[in-house]
Amino acid sequence: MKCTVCRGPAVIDLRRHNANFCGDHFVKFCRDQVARAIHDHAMLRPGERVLVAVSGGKDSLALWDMLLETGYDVDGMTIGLGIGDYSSASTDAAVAFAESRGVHLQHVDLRRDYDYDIPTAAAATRRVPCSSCGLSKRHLIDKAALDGGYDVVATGHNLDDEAAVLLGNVLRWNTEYLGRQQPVLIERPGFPRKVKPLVRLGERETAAYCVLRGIDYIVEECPMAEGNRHLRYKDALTAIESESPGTKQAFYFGFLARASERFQGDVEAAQDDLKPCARCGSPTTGDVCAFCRLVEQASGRDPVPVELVRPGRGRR
Ligand code: Q46
Ligand code: ZN
Ligand code: ZN
Repeated sequence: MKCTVCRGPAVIDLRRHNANFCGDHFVKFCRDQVARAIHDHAMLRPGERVLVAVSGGKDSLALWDMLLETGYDVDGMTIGLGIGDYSSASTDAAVAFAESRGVHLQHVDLRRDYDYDIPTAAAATRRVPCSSCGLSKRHLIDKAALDGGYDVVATGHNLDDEAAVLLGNVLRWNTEYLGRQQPVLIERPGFPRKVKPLVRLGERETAAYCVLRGIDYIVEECPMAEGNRHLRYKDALTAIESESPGTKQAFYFGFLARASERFQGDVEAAQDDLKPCARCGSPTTGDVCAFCRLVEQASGRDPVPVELVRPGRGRR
């Protein structure tokens, strides 16, 4: 197998691009894809301060590395979710990367700063762990970006993630979510701009990028992800992709080009009537935002060990 660019020995084949790459040209390919996503969707402007949401996994660390290498002014933010060893290893990977590059990483810890963690929140709310986890992450990254004066938040969602979310939204015709499924969410009062520069790269590619760049990322999946619908959609699409390379890319980018605009009315309808949360000031439709209600429900309880929370169903 030879590199499509230099004819040297290739280390990876990309069937959807009908190309093979040596290490150097693959790293360049990844950075070019990110640069193209940033350009095509007007994600970042020169001189802006970027905050990357860092989980310690391959996607967020690859993204942070690529943005730094491209010359952007990027800090990281990581959230200690309290999901046992998984969370400590995730934080360690994020800290190690930040130290190796001499860049700033902000760390919020749910237990230390808000007196709850995700397993305890899942048990308290009797909802799937990903529900309180996603809510906490969205709220805290928005808050960190606004408080820290950042222009934009970048997240490590890749093509596999976006295609799987799209499939889930289409299967249920969640029209509001379909309208929001953009690589860029523009800023609004109380919300920073959010961008997904990895939408042109799959997770196999971000993993290979990390290996080639010597980035240590956490390989284990979150123990609470089991039973998560998103993973089932990902597997289904990966099975189709293996028979028909390019399907995920055609599905996602075809949606953006041909269908996403049709759902903007549903997004606008849902944005009506936002007012500041009585406790924290974040935009919300009620008096108190969902994050403050979660903190009220979950904080101050005895911690619930990860093993006692059944992924997908709350407490055993
Ligand atoms: S960390 Fe949190 Fe994920 Fe774990 S509990 Fe679900 S949302 S699966 S990206
Ligand atoms: Zn090459
Ligand atoms: Zn609030």
